[in-house]
Amino acid sequence: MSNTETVYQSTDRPVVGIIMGSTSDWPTMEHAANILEEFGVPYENKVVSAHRTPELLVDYATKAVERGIKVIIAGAGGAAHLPGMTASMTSLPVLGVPVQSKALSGLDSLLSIVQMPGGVPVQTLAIGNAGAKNAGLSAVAILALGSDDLRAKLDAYRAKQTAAVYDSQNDLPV
Ligand code: RP5
Repeated sequence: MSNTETVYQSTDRPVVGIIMGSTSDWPTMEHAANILEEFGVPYENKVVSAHRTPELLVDYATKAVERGIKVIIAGAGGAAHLPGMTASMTSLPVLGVPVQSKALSGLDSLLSIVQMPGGVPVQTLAIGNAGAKNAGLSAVAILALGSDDLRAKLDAYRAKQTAAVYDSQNDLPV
């Protein structure tokens, strides 16, 4: 059993940290939380703003490892510096979710998150709800590297999704 599996199975302590720049990001980020809930992965949700609470961001990013966090999902919109600044202060995997902004429909968020300089990676997902959902699934996939139980759940999830597409063929007119 790996360290990840030990943490995953034996404690309610969060192993995934979902952080976002504002409570207004929650309707997007809850799609990541829903996936972690479905897979039984302990997680936490926190508002940590790169611009409005920079000291909280430093505290969160620098203490994440010692708190037992294994993966960070960071969502932000507009001038979305939260994922990149988080990645600058931790070697944990940081999954960046571009929240769909009102002014530029999330293109600003996407470009702010994806264009990291070489050496400080952020794994950037799609804009909006699909990106948040896939961030949750990516976090599960990372944790599944050390958990056969989680791997089996992920494989079952994917098989069910595939079966649903085949079943949906019957919904179309002949
Ligand atoms: C960003 O600014 C947040 O991530 C949010 O997407 C955006 C707008 O924040 P609010 O003005 O709604 O708090 O920092």
